[in-house]
Amino acid sequence: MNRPRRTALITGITGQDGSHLAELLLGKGYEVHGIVRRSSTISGNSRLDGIYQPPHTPDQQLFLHYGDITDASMLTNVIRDIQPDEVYNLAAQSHVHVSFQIPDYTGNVDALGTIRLLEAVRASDCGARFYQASTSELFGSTPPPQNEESPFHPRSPYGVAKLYSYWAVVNYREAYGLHASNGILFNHEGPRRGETFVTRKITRAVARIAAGIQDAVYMGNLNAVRDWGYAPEYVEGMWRMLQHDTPDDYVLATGEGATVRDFVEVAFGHAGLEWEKYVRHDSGQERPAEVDALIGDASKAKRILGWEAKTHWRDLAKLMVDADRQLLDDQLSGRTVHAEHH
Ligand code: NDP
Ligand code: GDR
Repeated sequence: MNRPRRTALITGITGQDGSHLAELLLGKGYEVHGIVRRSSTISGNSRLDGIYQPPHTPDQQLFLHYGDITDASMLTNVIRDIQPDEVYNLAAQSHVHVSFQIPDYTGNVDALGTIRLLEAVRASDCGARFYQASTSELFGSTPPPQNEESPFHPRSPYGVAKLYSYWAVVNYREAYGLHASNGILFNHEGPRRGETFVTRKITRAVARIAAGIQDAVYMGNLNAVRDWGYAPEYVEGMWRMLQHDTPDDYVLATGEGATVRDFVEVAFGHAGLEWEKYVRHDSGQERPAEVDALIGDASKAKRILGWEAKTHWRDLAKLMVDADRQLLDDQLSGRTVHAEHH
């Protein structure tokens, strides 16, 4: 017997994770709805190029709605109209350093945005399962390895806002019985990563330096340790959390840490370049408070969800360098074409 088509709503669908998650869910036969911010240009949705379906496509499965996580009435209306089975809250001002410059806005989006969406789900009585994009930044200065039992001590306005959202999700689970889960995800990357996060900044610079169109890259603290995984594997973990009968909170991580310097060395080395010749220090890239070391213990997710990271940071660095070199080649030869958006 055919199951009725399941419906998912994704906030932050135009981001790195949102685009991978939309592809995963479309592949599983879901009807996928995404909230997109209105922009003066149509080029902001390029991560959706591969799956975009213009209105009036026969048997359309992907639907985009203009909105914003700061607009409560919009969230209420869209949830009432589409009656989703699953809601994934990925929308955020997601840059830790930038959150020191726009702390008030970051709190409005990353903290209050979550409460607005939880309220819209609760008020609609649609029974949707809820995923919250929580983060290893909650652990902040707590030393590694970090798991679900580790104390939280955030070190940025971003981390503080995400901590509010973490507890909002726990509270709505306890107070209203919502099937709401926090995915406490450690850094995850890939060719679609935003260009100002450290991995992509490095691999993009490697491609441009190797092509002779850039001569240096300016970086901050090279001693920070991160646990970098591969984004497509992590969105599979998000989906698994909502398929489990019981809502809960899970760490997703590779379990392996490396410094920013290690990542730089492997990425430049992969293109046959000596990094010391090209990497310069810029104190402007340093943060008022740093998170020194994050290395996750994802054994709970492995035990309960059967989820495990496969790609570790060395292979990730190489695949991102390869992708950025290919992208640059395509751009330089005029082969990059964006789908038309409406
Ligand atoms: P991105 O920065 O790539 O994407 C963020 C998304 O949120 C974009 O679609 C963006 O839209 C949208 N957004 C931003 N502000 C608003 C707003 N006011 N209203 C509606 N949408 C908004 O992030 P990632 O894909 O990397 O991360 C996804 C989520 O997971 C985020 O919440 C992030 O904080 C969290 N996270 C990420 C980790 C990682 O390593 N990638 C690790 C742990 C947590 P637009 O395209 O218009 O800017
Ligand atoms: P992070 O990611 O803060 O961990 O947050 P980011 O890639 O920005 O920084 C990682 C580490 O690299 C150091 N660093 C630099 N960072 C940037 N962006 N640019 C530089 O030039 C640079 N030089 C050194 C940083 O100081 C830091 O220690 C990411 C985001 O995706 C969050 O949304 C998410 O919650 C966490 O990962 C888990």
